[in-house]
Amino acid sequence: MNGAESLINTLVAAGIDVCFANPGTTEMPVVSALDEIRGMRAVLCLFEGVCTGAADGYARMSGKPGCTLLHLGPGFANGIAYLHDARRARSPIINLIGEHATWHLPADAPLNSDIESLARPVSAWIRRNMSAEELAGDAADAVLAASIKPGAIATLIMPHDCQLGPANCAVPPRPVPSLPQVEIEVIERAADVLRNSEPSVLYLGGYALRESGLIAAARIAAATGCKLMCETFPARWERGRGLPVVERLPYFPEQAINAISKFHSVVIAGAKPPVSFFGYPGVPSFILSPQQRTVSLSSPDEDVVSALETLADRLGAPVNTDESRSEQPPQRPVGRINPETLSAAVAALLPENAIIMDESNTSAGPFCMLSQNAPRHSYLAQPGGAIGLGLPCATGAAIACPDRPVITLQADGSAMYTLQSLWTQAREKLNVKTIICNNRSYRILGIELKRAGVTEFGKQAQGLIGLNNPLLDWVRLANGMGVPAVRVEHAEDLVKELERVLLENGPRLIEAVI
Ligand SMILES: Cc1ncc(C[n+]2csc(CCOP(=O)(O)OP(=O)(O)O)c2C)c(N)n1
Repeated sequence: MNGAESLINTLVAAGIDVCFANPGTTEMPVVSALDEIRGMRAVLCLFEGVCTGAADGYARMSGKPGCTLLHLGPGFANGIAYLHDARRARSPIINLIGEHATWHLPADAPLNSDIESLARPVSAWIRRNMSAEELAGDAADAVLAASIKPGAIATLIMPHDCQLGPANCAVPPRPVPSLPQVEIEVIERAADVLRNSEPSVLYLGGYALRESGLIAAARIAAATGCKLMCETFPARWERGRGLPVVERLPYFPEQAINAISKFHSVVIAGAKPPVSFFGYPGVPSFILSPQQRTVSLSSPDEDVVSALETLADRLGAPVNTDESRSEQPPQRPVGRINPETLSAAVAALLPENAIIMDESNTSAGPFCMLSQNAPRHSYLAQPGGAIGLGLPCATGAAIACPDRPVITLQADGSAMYTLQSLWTQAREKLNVKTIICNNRSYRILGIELKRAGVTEFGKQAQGLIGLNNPLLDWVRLANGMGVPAVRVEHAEDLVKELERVLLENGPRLIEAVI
């Protein structure tokens, strides 16, 4: 066995069975090992940002680390933006990066670069493998580093000669320590605040938005009357019938402050205290005011679910809450396609057990409100703000959950960063239905310019915001990558086409002109 084979054996033994890859010469021993050793599916992505974004989506939906195979510093650098998003989502990811042979490094060949410096800002764990014999152990350590809940990014740099050299065998998976528990005194403090101050809000993030966290949160709300709110951009939020209604904190800081300032006390569970996405002159960075009584029940890196369950018990909360609601999902919309009708169309047709990847930016704001009583679904947002995550993340989610339909709500400008994802979706026959929200602009930038007080946009500003000259033809772009596509300009046609493609297998794209 060589080093690369011991690496793949070790990863497969730890349950890592998918690798999102864009390899080059320095990764050829790993490519050969993927053929020699059974058990790992290699998925080719035509840009490294697709590899890393797909690894994120895969990790969020499978609960296992997503794995990438990338080519030296430049290949890794192409993937950094979506590793940034994955780090914010606390997704477990293992990056395998090929490196020149140790004896070739002094030659400073063209692709030579300081990989560690590129990896540091997005990696919780970095190791440069030093020998073939150690590669399996390094891989087991990387899996461990990524797997400590909620998840982290581990980057393993693998010189070519170490991949080729003789190695002994695979290393069995290392035991993963459990999450730190929340101190009982903190839980008591949260119980005290929720019992004694009105009105109060339980602000949820991270694993608090998974099913068991939400059930505990619903019990707490039933016992205390507190409101449930959540992070603006959750990594994964279980939603729909049978789960409690949770209000999402608005994006703009003035609206966020307005929404949460009416609560005298705030208990934070599984999240950091909310902050403004950007610093605007005269607007505070922190959304909660010092006058609000705030208790951090659990950080994202502690066992928030068990803390919520203990809190519910301490409060004498009912074991079961009634989450039945009379409102129905919205009617099928007609008329122009705009954020309201687009959101209503998707909410009205949402199939059971769907996964929604939302990078619609300004185009589907009402979706979360309109889908509260839709069938159960998982909702994935974009916690890191590096746009272009939507198409790759949906690709990885579909590979993690082949039996679940994936719907991507995808803004056009963001889609252009990583449209190569469509090719991987076609090649892997993934059940992803993409709705391109085509407003033919970077609309949010226009909104921001107006917020900054600019009333008339000059030629340059218009040129930097409009995506209209030339127009992007999403039907042809999708067709060119093997994905059947259609363009719609009215809400009734969006409904008709979405209903049709949801019955079909494989990737489809609908260009919705807004
Ligand atoms: C990687 C990255 N590059 C650039 C930006 C800056 N940026 C934020 S939003 C945006 C435009 C978004 O346009 P689109 O995706 O079409 O959504 P819309 O605003 O039209 O709804 C840009 C360029 C960013 N956030 N991340």
